[in-house]
Amino acid sequence: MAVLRFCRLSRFLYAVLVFGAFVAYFEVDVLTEKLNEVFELKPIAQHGDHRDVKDLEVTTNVERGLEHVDITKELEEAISNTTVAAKQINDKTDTVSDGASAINDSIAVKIDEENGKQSQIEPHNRTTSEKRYLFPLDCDNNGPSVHHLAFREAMFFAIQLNRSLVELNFGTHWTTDVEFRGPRYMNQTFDVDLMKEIIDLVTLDDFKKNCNSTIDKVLFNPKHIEDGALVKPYAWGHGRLQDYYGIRIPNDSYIPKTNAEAQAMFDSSPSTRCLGLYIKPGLAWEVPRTEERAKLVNLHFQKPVRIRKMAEDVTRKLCDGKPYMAVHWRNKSAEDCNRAKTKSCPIAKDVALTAKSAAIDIRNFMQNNSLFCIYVALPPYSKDMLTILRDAKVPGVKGFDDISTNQYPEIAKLKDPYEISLLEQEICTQSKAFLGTKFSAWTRMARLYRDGLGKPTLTLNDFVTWKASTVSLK
Ligand SMILES: Nc1nc2c(ncn2[C@@H]2O[C@H](COP(=O)(O)OP(=O)(O)O)[C@@H](O)[C@H]2O)c(=O)[nH]1
Ligand SMILES: *[C@@H]1O[C@H](CO)[C@@H](O)[C@H](O)[C@H]1NC(C)=O
Ligand SMILES: *[C@@H]1O[C@H](CO)[C@@H](O)[C@H](O)[C@H]1NC(C)=O
Ligand SMILES: *[C@@H]1O[C@H](CO)[C@@H](O)[C@H](O)[C@H]1NC(C)=O
Ligand SMILES: *[C@@H]1O[C@H](CO)[C@@H](O)[C@H](O)[C@H]1NC(C)=O
Ligand SMILES: *[C@@H]1O[C@H](CO)[C@@H](O)[C@H](O)[C@H]1NC(C)=O
Ligand SMILES: *[C@@H]1O[C@H](CO)[C@@H](O)[C@H](O)[C@H]1NC(C)=O
Ligand SMILES: *[C@@H]1O[C@H](CO)[C@@H](O)[C@H](O)[C@H]1NC(C)=O
Ligand SMILES: *[C@@H]1O[C@H](CO)[C@@H](O)[C@H](O)[C@H]1NC(C)=O
Ligand SMILES: *[C@@H]1O[C@H](CO)[C@@H](O)[C@H](O)[C@H]1NC(C)=O
Ligand SMILES: [Mg+2]
Repeated sequence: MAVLRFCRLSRFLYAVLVFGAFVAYFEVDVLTEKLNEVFELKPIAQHGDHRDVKDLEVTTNVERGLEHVDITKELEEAISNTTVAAKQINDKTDTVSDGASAINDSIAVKIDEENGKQSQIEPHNRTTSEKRYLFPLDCDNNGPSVHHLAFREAMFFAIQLNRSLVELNFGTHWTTDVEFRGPRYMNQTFDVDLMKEIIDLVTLDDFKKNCNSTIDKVLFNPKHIEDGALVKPYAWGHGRLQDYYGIRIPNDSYIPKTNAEAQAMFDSSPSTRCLGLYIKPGLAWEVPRTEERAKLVNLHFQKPVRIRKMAEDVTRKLCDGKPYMAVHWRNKSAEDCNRAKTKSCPIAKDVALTAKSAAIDIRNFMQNNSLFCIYVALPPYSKDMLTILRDAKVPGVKGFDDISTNQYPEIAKLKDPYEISLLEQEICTQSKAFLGTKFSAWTRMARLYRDGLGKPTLTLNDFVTWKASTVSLK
């Protein structure tokens, strides 16, 4: 069993709280009509010239002058009156946003300017006796993308500390059907050959053989020693990591007591051959980096070749070669309904209202920017979004079912939700305009590469004209 899944034992059962907590008031179709009036839908323009990516018209809610549309205020007030419990749940969901929001806890390491400015960092061909190891210790309840991002941070550490990085295994998300659960490896997630151009990536077996299956010393983020934030999660993850990887790791009594002690540990780390790096998503820490180095890592932090090829095929055919936009419809607010395994999901009604409102904004945006197709990436439980977009006459709405066809023979063979998710992420990465979810690590994975290319990423939370206050678009 994948350790990251195993570590996910104690996720909160918020869903229990959701049920029965509120009743939504509004007749959905009436709302759509009203919204249509307010936003005055125009016919979609014909295929025309495509502007440069940088010219995409992006207006904020305030610029659009739509903050004061009365109908939305009434709706919002009324919905919030009935959904206090649900709101708290969403606030909680927001705060456990998978560490995707960038907390910048740079450690006090002097950046190696010389090294950082190098356009290419080639890993040395190290002999076994030369190798010094860095083992990323990562164990918490979050989903795969969070751990993918954590591994990316470990890459920066490995480069900075000039160490061989031990491969991390990943797990599947808790919403995954039983038949598809289990460990997923580096080579199913990333292009390891590309990664190896800049870091010396080594297997668990290599580490075990040369380190007597023992991590001698662990680095902890000095910024989070004295606030105690690391003790509990480390104590909790420690045994699980030991059992899963079959290695010995210093226990929590080893955590330094002061920030200065932790910093000293970091500074003396070169003398330790078999070193661990404790990464707690949400208490992210990073080594300072130059823009060049960040770019270099992003360029070598790519999906496996077969996944990228599938996405390129989609990019070629989805809109007859014309640019398409993509949206990541995360529907996190209603995700916990899946956990409770009951048919009732009261918040789904508010989500649907919000989705209908967002559909109108999306339609207008596409019209403004001469985009005629949209790829909708979503977790399988959110397929209603496709219907909502089509009903709102958004042009060229495509989801996974539309690419899992004879036209795309490789994609048609794809059954594993973990891989489907990676593919959809890559499709979002390659799209012309991408509308994502603010604090989703999944969105961040797609956006990282786009940022490097100067391609825009919008977030639903800032983009929508109206949303139900109970619904989190973060
Ligand atoms: N196929 C697919 N799966 C998704 C999508 N969004 C979320 N998921 C699934 O839900 C999980 C979300 O967890 P995580 O990776 O932690 O990202 P986050 O929760 O959005 O920050 C993903 O790993 C997928 O399994 C999507 O757009 N498409
Ligand atoms: C919401 O609650 C406030 C305070 O209880 C009340 O004055 C207001 O009328 C309610 N609004 C709606 C639309 O129910
Ligand atoms: C993090 O903070 C450091 C030092 O304050 C700064 O140099 C660096 O650019 C920041 N990184 C990000 C991603 O904001
Ligand atoms: C490392 O070894 C490989 C093959 O053994 C060789 O192709 C490559 O050029 C070497 N790289 C360096 C930096 O020496
Ligand atoms: C990095 O480590 C290798 C051996 O593992 C060594 O040959 C090389 O000189 C080191 N580079 C730096 C910049 O310290
Ligand atoms: C992928 O990685 C796993 C675990 O390290 C390994 O067992 C497997 O052989 C690798 N597959 C390929 C195709 O390299
Ligand atoms: C390897 O670790 C075991 C368990 O801690 C220890 O008994 C043994 O002496 C170690 N071997 C070496 C070569 O350090
Ligand atoms: C933690 O490790 C220390 C030193 O190895 C040991 O003395 C102590 O008993 C361990 N504590 C637990 C709870 O295992
Ligand atoms: C589309 O363009 C119009 C006119 O510039 C603007 O008022 C509107 O806010 C834009 N809509 C979106 C969703 O970008
Ligand atoms: C959101 O998720 C809920 C719970 O799984 C589902 O019932 C609903 O259809 C989804 N709605 C949208 C618009 O994605
Ligand atoms: Mg998650």
